[in-house]
Amino acid sequence: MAGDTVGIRGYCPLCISRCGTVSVVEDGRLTAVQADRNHPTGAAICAKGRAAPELVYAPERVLTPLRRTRPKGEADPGWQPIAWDEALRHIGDGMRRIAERDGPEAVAFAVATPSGTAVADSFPWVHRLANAFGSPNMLFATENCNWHRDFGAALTFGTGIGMPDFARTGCLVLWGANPAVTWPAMAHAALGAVGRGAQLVVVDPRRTGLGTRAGHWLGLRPGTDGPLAMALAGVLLDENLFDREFLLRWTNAALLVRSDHHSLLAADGGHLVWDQRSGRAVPHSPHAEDIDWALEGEVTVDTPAGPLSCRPVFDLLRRACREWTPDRAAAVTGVAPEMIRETAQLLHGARPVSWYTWTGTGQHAEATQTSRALGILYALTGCWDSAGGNVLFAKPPVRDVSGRDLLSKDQSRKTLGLAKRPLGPPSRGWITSHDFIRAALKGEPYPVRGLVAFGGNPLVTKPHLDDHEDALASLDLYVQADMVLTPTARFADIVLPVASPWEREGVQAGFMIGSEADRLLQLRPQVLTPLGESRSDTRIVFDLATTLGLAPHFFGGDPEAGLAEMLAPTGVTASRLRESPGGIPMPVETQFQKYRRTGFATPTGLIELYSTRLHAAAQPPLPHFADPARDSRFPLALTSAKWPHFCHSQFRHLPSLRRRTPEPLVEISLLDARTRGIADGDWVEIVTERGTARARARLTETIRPGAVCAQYGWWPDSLNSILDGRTFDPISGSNVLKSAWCDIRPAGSGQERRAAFAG
Ligand SMILES: Nc1nc2c(c(=O)[nH]1)N[C@H]1C(S)=C(S)[C@@H](COP(=O)(O)OP(=O)(O)OC[C@H]3O[C@@H](n4cnc5c(=O)[nH]c(N)nc54)[C@H](O)[C@@H]3O)O[C@H]1N2
Ligand SMILES: Nc1nc2c(c(=O)[nH]1)N[C@H]1C(S)=C(S)[C@@H](COP(=O)(O)OP(=O)(O)OC[C@H]3O[C@@H](n4cnc5c(=O)[nH]c(N)nc54)[C@H](O)[C@@H]3O)O[C@H]1N2
Ligand code: SF4
Ligand SMILES: [Mo]
Repeated sequence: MAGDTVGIRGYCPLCISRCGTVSVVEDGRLTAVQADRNHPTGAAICAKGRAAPELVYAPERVLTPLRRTRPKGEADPGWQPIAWDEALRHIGDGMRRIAERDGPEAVAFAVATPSGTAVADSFPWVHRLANAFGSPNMLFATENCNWHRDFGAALTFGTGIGMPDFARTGCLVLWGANPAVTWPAMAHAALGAVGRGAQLVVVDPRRTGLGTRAGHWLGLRPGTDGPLAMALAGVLLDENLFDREFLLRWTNAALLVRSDHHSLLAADGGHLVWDQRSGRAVPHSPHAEDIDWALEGEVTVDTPAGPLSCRPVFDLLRRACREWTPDRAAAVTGVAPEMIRETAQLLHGARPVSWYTWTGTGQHAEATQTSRALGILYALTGCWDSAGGNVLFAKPPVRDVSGRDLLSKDQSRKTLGLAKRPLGPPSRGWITSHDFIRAALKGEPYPVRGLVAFGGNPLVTKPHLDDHEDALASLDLYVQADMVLTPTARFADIVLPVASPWEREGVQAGFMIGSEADRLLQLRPQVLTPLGESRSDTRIVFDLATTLGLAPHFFGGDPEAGLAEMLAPTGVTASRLRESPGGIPMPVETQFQKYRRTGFATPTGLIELYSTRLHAAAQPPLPHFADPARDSRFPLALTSAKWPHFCHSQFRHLPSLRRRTPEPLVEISLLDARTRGIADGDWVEIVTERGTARARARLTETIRPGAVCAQYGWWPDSLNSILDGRTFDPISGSNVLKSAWCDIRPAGSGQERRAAFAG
């Protein structure tokens, strides 16, 4: 008899691209995942999406709850299957015991990245569990992932950077983002723009992905984005290539800065500008008529305390940019001065300009100031939230169910790292491994004794931190919910089996890459029964909440009621979504220049070229960069990047993907390889101050000489084990995952291949 074959529409949740898909199920088995060409992100899917059946049926999957039977630190934890009831009881008891003794803050939670895993399905629920339990501590990759794009940028714009309006842009700048690998649906939209004739500028030490299509490739040295952005901004300012009207009205360019303590000059609650016509300071208003406000020079303002010398923000910004002349910037970045000037002219001439940046500019010790410099550069174009610029598209209005209101202010103030980095991830309850380790091992500033993790593999994905393993091993209770056993999970007391994304539902509110895509609300159906005893993260969260007596905060412990709460503001029910497999476009319309009605969500209500929040936190209010320090022992700038076949440390066990990249690679220029006697495919050692990691050399002309780009996420040959976790951005805590120094040397012969799950 012919088998029963169905094609089920949905989307692939394995990475941020959220490609529209059709899952093919034959006789109850997932046999293929294909692109759904009728979906706004369904133009194509990648090898990872196609490997979904391997992910689902992988022999490495954990299919029952497991309890360790051997001491932590031993290679084999002696995993023993246990029943769910027993696992939940054990976890609930352990969490309660810790909370009673040391407070709920002593249980940290963790979550994998939602941009590179399907944990996005349950992201708000995991946060709700932590909040309802009373813990302000969520371990997360954000400081190295999305912080600068979404929250660091808010120092300048009051929001994240929005999305390029690909359909209308005249010039797209991809700065440290490689969507061809990391976000194929965005790459498709970007190619559409190029096909229409839009200019493309790519700023990346590697000419890869869309870089090969870029009219302007700025192949800078890793970690020098700040000086490059300042130099570009300097040319725009010096050559009068900026939107003056926009700057005067919608940024704080004209606001006066006091020369005594460098705050903005204010009177009666308003900020003052210098009116050249009347020769006095007047309150700023974006809607003022007949503006003749000073942008340059020193003025003396009469204040109740006497005369006070001030300068407009613009004047100070210009000075800061002039420190980075194209020539000085060229010496540091390696981008020729003519290229800097030409690119600046293009940014003005090819407006509307849009841009996107992601981890290429965030994984550095100066990440926040870099994000500020990029934001300022973009503000000068005047294209913010305008057609063809960077736009905040209208999305389906789902409710935020993360339950931030469930956590008391007193608990929230205890977030680890908040005192040191009040403007960084701790301000949202997200903690770094660095602070977690201190609390776990030293009890500073207070003890953390438990960790409840929904995915994540920090021993491989965070940079090296002494004592990281000891910290995990020291916990009274460490629970890891995952699909597979990772090096990090080796330290768990209990492992919980997570259903794969094809065995559970998910909801995506907006597909991001344009106004049409972003209004789509879609429920991804469950296409398979969970394998073994695995459960979705959402179900695990609800089960745990019930065990802990928190069901009243979890809709009586019923995930379906939770989903209804989340969807309520959209007016669309879950059952209607289930009956609409391709999703439902919501009747929301993207408006441009929303700031004209609302202003910006910054302290001044304006785009802050001069950051009042950084100033209040005793950080430079205008971007400042020093010349990078060099160490002759480590002449090569070491960066890292994503790879098409893997997400971070995942998928090494899927044969179709592993076959394509069996071992870690490091990209090196022909020139640097030749001087070191290295041939393509040789095993080499990457040497940093911290140690040595091995990889196979890939010789390429696509990387600038002097820089090398290594893969991470492998073990035991983990790149991150030789990256320094103690060096980080003072404001956000970002690590130097893309700006380390190294040398490369041939490795001894006879290196045998090592298996990823050798653990
Ligand atoms: N050198 C270097 N290091 C980097 C980066 C870099 O560019 N260079 N990039 C950084 C970035 S951007 C990020 S976001 C981090 C990522 O860091 P992590 O969040 O640690 O990412 P993964 O290695 O993908 O770990 C994901 C784990 O979660 C599990 N998982 C996957 N899906 C689910 C799910 O739905 N539920 C549950 N419970 N578990 C799931 C996987 O099996 C895997 O074990 O790595 C960072 N590390
Ligand atoms: N295939 C795949 N897709 C993914 C993921 C994955 O692991 N694999 N992870 C997802 C996640 S969590 C994230 S955060 C996104 C990240 O998406 P991206 O930010 O696009 O990821 P990367 O490849 O790490 O970095 C982008 C580019 O930055 C360049 N770069 C390196 N150093 C520098 C530098 O100093 N300056 C500049 N300007 N550029 C530099 C790299 O060469 C690379 O081409 O991808 C998501 N999508
Ligand atoms: S790019 Fe690949 S892994 Fe990412 S959503 Fe699309 S199909 Fe899935
Ligand atoms: Mo990320």
